[in-house]
Amino acid sequence: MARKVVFSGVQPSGGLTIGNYIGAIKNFVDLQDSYDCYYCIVDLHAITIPQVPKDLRKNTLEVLATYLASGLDPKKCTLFIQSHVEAHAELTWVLNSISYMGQLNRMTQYKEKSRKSEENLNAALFTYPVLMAADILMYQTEFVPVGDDQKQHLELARDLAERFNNRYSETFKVPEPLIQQFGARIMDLQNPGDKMSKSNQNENSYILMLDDPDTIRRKIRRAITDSIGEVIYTDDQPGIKNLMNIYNAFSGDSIDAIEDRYRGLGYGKFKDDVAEVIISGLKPIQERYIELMDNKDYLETVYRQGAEKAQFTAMKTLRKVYRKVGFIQK
Ligand code: AQP
Repeated sequence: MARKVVFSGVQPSGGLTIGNYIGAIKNFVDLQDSYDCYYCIVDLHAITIPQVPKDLRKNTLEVLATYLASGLDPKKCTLFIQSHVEAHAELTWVLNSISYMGQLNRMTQYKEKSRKSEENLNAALFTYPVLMAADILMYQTEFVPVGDDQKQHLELARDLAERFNNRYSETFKVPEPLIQQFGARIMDLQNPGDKMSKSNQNENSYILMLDDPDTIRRKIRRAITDSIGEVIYTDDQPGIKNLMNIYNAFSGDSIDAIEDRYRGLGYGKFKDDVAEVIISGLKPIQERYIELMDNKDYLETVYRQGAEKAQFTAMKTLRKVYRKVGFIQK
């Protein structure tokens, strides 16, 4: 029986944070044995914010190396670079034609990002979720493992699939988000009301997957908590709750077990241990990453073969879409 399809992607817009790892990449690895997984490096998405071309090239290879170092296996899943499969941009155009401005205007990510870059309010930032819908629908995706922040975009992808199917007959599978119970939204260490983001200007607000042990210890020590002094999983203590989610993701220990272990011990020991579980969780990934970045030929083989496979599936969908909307076959 054909395996169900999973699709997801990460933007090469800077060094990846432990938010990207916990909310997305770690789950990608767990899914590759049971599903037909397509994992993309979404460089078309990255240019919705100004990028320095040489950094974009470097970041793209770095995301690929991070995927592989985290345990993604190109024999089990398809790893590719979005711009290598032209069908993504083509399907976006068709989906733009059934997307409503009003719905795109309500996207919170657009509102937040446009507030941050008022001088660069480009049209691509506005249609970003349509490109994301094209990415997902292209592969007849069943499940999309994403962080909580992408829920609204997933809803749009579902709407567009249904709208297209209703207008032109059954074409797209309607995808479901896969959002985990804990760690779906890792928060900013300096401002636990906001999501941890790689493009934040304050480097103490995030931990990068490639941060060295001393940097991780320093950033965790500086993480904002509260004056309550109890390690309890509650919305009233967002900083502590966030550190507990991080601890849980790296150690596998349950939230209850973490509460029990640190009862009455204050925050010092807890923070030290949070830093240590992150350091030991990231160590093998960092070691493998260095080896991979030294082997550019291997990275090139992986992304070329991945694009070939993705292209084959993508073209099947695009041809069907073009036929349904009334384009003459070439
Ligand atoms: N803080 C987070 N907690 C949980 N999941 C997260 N993700 C991102 N941040 C967190 C998930 O990572 C995947 C890839 O995200 P992305 O890089 O494509 O875009 P993003 O969500 O915009 O991530 P950033 O770090 O905030 O990037 P910038 O700063 O460039 O905008 C997604 O599944 C996302 O949910």
